[in-house]
Amino acid sequence: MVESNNAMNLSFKKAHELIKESEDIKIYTHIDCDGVTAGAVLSSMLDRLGKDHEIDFISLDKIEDIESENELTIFSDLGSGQEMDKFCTSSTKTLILDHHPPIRKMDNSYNGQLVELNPHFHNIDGSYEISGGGMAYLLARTFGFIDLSWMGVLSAVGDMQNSFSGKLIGLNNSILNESIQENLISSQNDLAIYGRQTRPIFIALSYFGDVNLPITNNKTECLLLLNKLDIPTKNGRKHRPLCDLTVQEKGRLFSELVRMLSLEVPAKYVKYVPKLISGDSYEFLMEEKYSPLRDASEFSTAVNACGRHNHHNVAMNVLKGDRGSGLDEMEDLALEHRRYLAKKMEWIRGDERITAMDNLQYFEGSEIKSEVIGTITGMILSYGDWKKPIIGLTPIGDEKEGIKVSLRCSRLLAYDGIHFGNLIRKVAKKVGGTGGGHSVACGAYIPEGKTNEFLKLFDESLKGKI
Ligand SMILES: [Mn+2]
Repeated sequence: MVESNNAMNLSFKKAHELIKESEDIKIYTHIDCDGVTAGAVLSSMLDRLGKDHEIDFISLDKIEDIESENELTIFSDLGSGQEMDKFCTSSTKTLILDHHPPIRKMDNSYNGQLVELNPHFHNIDGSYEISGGGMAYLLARTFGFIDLSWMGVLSAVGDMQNSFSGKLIGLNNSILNESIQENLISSQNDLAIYGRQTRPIFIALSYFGDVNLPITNNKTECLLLLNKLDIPTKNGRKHRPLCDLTVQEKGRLFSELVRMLSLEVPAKYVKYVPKLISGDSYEFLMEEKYSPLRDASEFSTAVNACGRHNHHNVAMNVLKGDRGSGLDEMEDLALEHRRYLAKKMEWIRGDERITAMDNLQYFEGSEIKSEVIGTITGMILSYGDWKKPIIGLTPIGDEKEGIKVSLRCSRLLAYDGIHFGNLIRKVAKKVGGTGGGHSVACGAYIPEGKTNEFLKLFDESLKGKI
């Protein structure tokens, strides 16, 4: 059972009543996998309750352009970090379901026109214990819609809430257990290699990028390695993905990766090596085997691919159950997304755009859409120096001024105690920007013309830590 504390239950009760008494509802939710999934949970809930509603997918900087025109406005996976004064008038009501650090205190003023639900009010960590989709699910759950629990798990994975420990903890784990009880999900400890259901194992292995190994970006080396370990890459004529490997085969691969990594990394990191290559995986039992929707990680990538190119509705239709044309469209978008990424990777690598500083490396990605700069930064890490974080920079675009900054690093750096999300927040603030995020994946918005100052300050802040 999902156990949350009493004060939080009380807040969900308030939100429950607010939904019940409203007939004209507008949802604004965030554009990433967590936000889109949260939107799908809320929309499914309102459908079932017979409530008229509209949904818009927005980035954080768009909130200031919104006018509230509906009886109830819901902000999902965003809102807690933003000013809400103009939404809280006597004629409109506002509900915030967020998990990011709040700038207001619980039960603040606004004469009850604002109900804000946030785990941080209850000493629950919104980075690792509950996602935006999880918050949406906890509300849907008050109406008895327990079958939506799988989306709470998907959004947590999409939000990388399991990235540090390799598993879901806190409320995320409670939602997972509920979903397992409903026979919607199975979870197992597995090799942490992306592409469990859809990628041939030798290709999946070649993307291993936290530490540069001979197999990184080298499919031939991967084939040789699998051959040496007596792991067939084909079953008849069909390539085997990771999910087809036997427990014994996975065991041999795990041991070999531990051996290779332990030789490669500095001594202080050796103890983290097993954590780097194993973690819990989540399988959606109602999805077909070998489908991109079967594995939570792969599903979240597909949702992200739609979101990053402004096709949130496609992802939401699939999340709400469309397995026909919606799924086809989603797969087309995923393919387009992969092509876009490959082209931009080529552009960075071909022109040797990665510049090294003492403690970090960066690239100017002016040709890259700001929505995908994070994804590209993560991918390009395996072509740079894994011992330093990598920073990608690109104009925010959309007629807005400013630079979007994305940072990615090997999880080993985070295991060793560096929280880049907190660091980037501090450094961004010093140059007049804003930032934050996870220890291994975070970002910032900084004013134009401040790039060099930002990089210099960031580099200095890492002195002696890397
Ligand atoms: Mn989120």
